Amino acid sequence: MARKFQQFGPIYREKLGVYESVNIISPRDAATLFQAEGTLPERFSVPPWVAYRDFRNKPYGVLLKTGEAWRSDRLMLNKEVLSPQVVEGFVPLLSQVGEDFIRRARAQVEKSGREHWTADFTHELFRFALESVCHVLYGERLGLLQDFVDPDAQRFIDAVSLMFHTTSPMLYLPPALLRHLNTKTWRDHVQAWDAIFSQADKCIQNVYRDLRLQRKSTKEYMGILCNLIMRDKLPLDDIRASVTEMMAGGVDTTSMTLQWAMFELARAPGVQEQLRAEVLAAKREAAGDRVKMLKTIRLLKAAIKETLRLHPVAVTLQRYTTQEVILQDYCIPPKTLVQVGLYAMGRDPEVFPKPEQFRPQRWLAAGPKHFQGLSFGFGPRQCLGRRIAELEMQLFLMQILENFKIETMRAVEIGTKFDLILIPDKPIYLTLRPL
Ligand code: HEM
Ligand code: 2DC
Repeated sequence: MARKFQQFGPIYREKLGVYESVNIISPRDAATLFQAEGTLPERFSVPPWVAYRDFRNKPYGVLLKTGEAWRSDRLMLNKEVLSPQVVEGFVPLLSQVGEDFIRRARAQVEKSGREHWTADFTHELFRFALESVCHVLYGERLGLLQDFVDPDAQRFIDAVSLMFHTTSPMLYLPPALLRHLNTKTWRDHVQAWDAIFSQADKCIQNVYRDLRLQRKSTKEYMGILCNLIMRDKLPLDDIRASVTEMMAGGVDTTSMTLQWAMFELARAPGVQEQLRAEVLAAKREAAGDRVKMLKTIRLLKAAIKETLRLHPVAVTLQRYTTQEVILQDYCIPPKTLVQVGLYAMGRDPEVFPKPEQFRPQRWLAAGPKHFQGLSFGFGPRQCLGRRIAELEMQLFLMQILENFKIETMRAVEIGTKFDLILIPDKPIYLTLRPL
């Protein structure tokens, strides 16, 4: 897309399979697009995901619902997943998982006998991310940061990666066609979703049973699922559908972003030192209180934004227009699919001077940032897991910076690969060295 914007300018039309879209890159056009979205925004609905649910007769969660059905589910979910009061309650749960990661890293250093831990952290971070999202969803620990990993949980992780991987080759085929396909890719895709749904169902059933048998202590935070069930405002099937989506959506997204963040910090030791100084000062001032610390670590938050600028999870944001919208000199009719090229925007020198430089400070400097930080999308349809993801990543990086120096082995260039979400095109080797 970056190349096509170079060739055709800041707006171009393209047909992918059976889908036509208008692609834009400038924050101003993105602003116009999002400001014209109504109360029921719709994005491109990933055909293989829809086809799987129709094929197996599985319910849609918020990810794939549209119209009023989407809105009423989403409003209920927002209260338990996004609202500031609830989110503060996630801090102890997510810190605990971070502490376990640190403990595990120290044990790995010990085991190596070399005073550091060098590895491709992909799988470690997948487990960290699944453990984190499950702790807030279910109020329970899976124990994925121990030496023995539950094979079911590992299967879930592998299924999510396979699900993403098998989506992209079928991305632009219509759902009706997909269901009748009998290719290896489609069969693998079905198998991956089957594994995702059955594992999520097991977790959900467990919580449901504990709740019925009153085995859950009502003293501590009981998890998002429990609270949704107890509120009794959403039918159980709708709760299950969206909780399954959150469990699956919580693995590759935050883990890959954390991997990129550590990679960028390893390559920019000066920035890493600045962040460490900020975190240690915050820790002293807040006497270790994580909630307080989170209020003062501005540069760390900017570093996460900066990571997502260079390495967004979603290559584009998309909306169907509901009314006529004027972009550049073009009049875009209603019901047009418009895509904001998030990856291309993040690397556009017109928007971000010296885009190749990892410079968190750019987010704190004076000047307009209008519609520039769009990594989680925008408006009522933005990422439902945003607050969980942000907190999880802030706490993780805080804890890593307090305990380890992050280094990278060689100066290998790492590119980006489209695997439905954007991921590194080769393994990233990182070193954690105790301070
Ligand atoms: C939607 C990004 C983590 C669950 C989205 C969208 C983006 C996004 C760009 C589309 C938003 C739009 O159209 O405006 C990210 C990034 C993440 C992340 C960058 C982490 C670095 C998560 C996590 C969860 C999650 C941890 C689950 C807890 C969802 C769901 C939707 C969504 C359910 C669909 C919401 C709806 O349609 O109402 N995400 N995400 N995401 N995300 Fe995330
Ligand atoms: C993929 O052209 C490329 O957050 C397509 O946690 C357009 C498109 C549409 C929707 C995007 C998708 C892209 C990338 C992955 C996203 C998805 C919306 C939500 C999803 C961004 C850009 C993601 C990863 C969710 C996934 C939840 C799922 C596992 C149940």
